[in-house]
Amino acid sequence: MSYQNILVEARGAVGWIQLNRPQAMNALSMALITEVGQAIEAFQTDDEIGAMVITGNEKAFAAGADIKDMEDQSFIDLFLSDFPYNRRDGWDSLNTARKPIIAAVSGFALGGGCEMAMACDFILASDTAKFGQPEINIGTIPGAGGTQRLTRAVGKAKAMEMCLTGRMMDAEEAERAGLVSRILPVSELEAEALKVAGKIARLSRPVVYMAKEAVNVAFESTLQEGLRFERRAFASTFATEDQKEGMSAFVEKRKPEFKNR
Ligand code: CO8
Repeated sequence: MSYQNILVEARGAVGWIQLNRPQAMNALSMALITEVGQAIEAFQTDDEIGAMVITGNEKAFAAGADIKDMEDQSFIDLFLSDFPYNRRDGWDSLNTARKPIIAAVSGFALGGGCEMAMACDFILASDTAKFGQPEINIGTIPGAGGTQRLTRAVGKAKAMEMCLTGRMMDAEEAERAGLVSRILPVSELEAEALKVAGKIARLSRPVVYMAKEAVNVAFESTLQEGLRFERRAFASTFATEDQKEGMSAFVEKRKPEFKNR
């Protein structure tokens, strides 16, 4: 598949997706979002790939939806197309991928860019990262999960202030608030993202899927439902060959060889 707005490659068992519209701060045009969806689908169905990374460049992960694309859209245009969620346009592929996706963020992650990073399974940030939902400044509000995921990640006070004023969070504040898992020097971000994704890719795929599903249930249900789901998923891992291999390897003091079975 050839892409115009993103760079895509398999780096070992890691599917690497780099947003690539540097002239527009990686603004998320419809074409770019569609391509991200296509790349995710391709990696999701590629047995050699165990995890993915979405990244941008040093200046910007992405500065939001493409305002020049959007400015003339009407309510009816957005409502009927279900922008940005319709499957054809790729956003659903990000929300429904079963393989873990890490966002590696340097520079601006604003509006839809912040939402794309938050839709990934976790965010590794460089010390230059800046997160924000500045839609209010251009007469709209977040539309791809910003009001919901940001609030769950950092709590009501910070999310409300950011959505109401457009104030950006730097990397340190984002880490303190729980939006990002770790901060790295900008020169180390790419290597660390590849290392972490590579580690996940070498683990048991079915068990990785179960862990991802279980953590996600915490976002979507009550504690009781989540605990029930976790208990079932935990028991289910014992139906895999990989659990036997993992525990035998520990007892025998050797490295496990997972077969994704
Ligand atoms: N859309 C289109 N073009 C953009 C965008 C954008 N979001 N952001 C930057 N650009 C373009 C600029 O127009 C400029 O292009 P040109 O050189 O042709 O004039 C180029 O990128 C460089 O930008 P700046 O000159 O502005 O660079 P600065 O370093 O001065 O500023 C900023 C960088 C702070 C990132 C600034 O560009 C900015 O504020 N950008 C807009 C941020 C924003 O408002 N984002 C929210 C957009 S709305 C949104 O995301 C809604 C989400 C709903 C659903 C999401 C689905 C994807």
